[in-house]
Amino acid sequence: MADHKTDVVIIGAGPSGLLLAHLLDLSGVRSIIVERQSEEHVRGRIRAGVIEAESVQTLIDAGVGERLQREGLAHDGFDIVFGDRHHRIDLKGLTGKQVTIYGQTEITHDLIEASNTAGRTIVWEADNATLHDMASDSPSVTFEKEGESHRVSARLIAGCDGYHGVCRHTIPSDMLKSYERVYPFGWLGIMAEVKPASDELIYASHERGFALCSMRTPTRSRYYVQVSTEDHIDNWPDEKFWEEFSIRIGPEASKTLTTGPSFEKSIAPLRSFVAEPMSYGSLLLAGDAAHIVPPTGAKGLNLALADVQILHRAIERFFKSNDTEGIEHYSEVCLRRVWKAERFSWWMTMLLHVFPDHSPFERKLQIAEFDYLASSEVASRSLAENYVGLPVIA
Ligand code: RFL
Ligand code: PHB
Repeated sequence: MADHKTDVVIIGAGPSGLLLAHLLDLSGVRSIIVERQSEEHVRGRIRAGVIEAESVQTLIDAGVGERLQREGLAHDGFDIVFGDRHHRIDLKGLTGKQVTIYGQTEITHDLIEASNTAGRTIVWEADNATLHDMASDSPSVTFEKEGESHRVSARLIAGCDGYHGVCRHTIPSDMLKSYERVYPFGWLGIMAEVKPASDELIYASHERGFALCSMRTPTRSRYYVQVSTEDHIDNWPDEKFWEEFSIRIGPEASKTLTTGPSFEKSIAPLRSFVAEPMSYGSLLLAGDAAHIVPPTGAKGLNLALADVQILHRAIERFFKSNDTEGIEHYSEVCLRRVWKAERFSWWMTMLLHVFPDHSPFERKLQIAEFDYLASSEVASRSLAENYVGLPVIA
């Protein structure tokens, strides 16, 4: 067994783990990332695209926002479409803030490059990561890499290993409470090298199901349609996708829709999930390892980056001043914000999707809610305030 020592072992090289390692390095705290997948796999994952202003500022302040500032697309608003009616949410006018379109893939790329430049350790393709002695002050992680066993001893372990990771499951079941809602549908997403149908995002509620027009660049579109959880991408050749998508986004947007071959197609299930507390002994959870939101509010990645900011401050305080208060309150501070994002994401999901068990009564309520948004600046401002992101430290 090869033995290693560091200050913080980070499990997972998603955006949470990569940003945490970067911020800790800037504070002079040593870390090692242990990642199950290959570097190629992690770099290739296509996920979120809408970045809140405070997340953007965090990346800039950390010195990894240069390309984001150059290539990211600042958006002042987005449209909500209900059948043949639409209502623009003027984010800038209502909140003074914008969001930025910049793919999670690009953030991941920028953070891996920064890690390589600084010469930090990311152990890719690490099998069987196992946490030990989490209740003590001297935890460790063992794993296997290319047939060799390793042990990394540390003072703290950061569980940044996503929803399907191992960290959350090492917390004794009587210490952890989970809250969950699984939605009876998923999102089929495609990426295509075509000009986006509109300059701003369009969230469309249609009787046939939800659809979303998003983008990555002025020439690359990211589009989604609501599908049943049992559906499969083989049932969705490009022609069928374009036909369905153009009906759902409404007559206005469909006029400016450019179609073309897709180069990525996948189905993601929708889920709301929170595990409480987000810490146990020397283990601290961040991002999807502790909570999941349906993508409707564009909050998943932003929540993960917010957790990491709070966690970084707590760990820095601990190593610099031997002050444990930030760590002790980490879970409580994060969860207050997490639950607000859970509420918002659930609400956007309920407003815009077709639910198999809904009656015409519930559809009328969705339309009434849309009417209210369209006629009330206060209602639109509340939506906008949540969409651009609530303050990380309230
Ligand atoms: P991640 O990105 O899941 O990274 C976790 C990392 O941990 C690794 N891992 C392990 N490593 C070592 N040992 C183990 N036993 C391990 N188990 C897992 C994994 O390989 C991975 O590299 O979590 P993180 O860093 O917290 O980041 C969270 C975000 O990725 C996530 O919130 C968003 O991508 C969610 N999400 C979306 N959010 C949005 O805001 N807008 C979107 O459009 C959007 N689309 C999506 C999404 C998530 C998806 N998933 C999880 C399937 C689309 C998809 C398909
Ligand atoms: C995306 O561009 O992938 C995206 C945008 C907004 C969302 C979800 C996903 O709400």
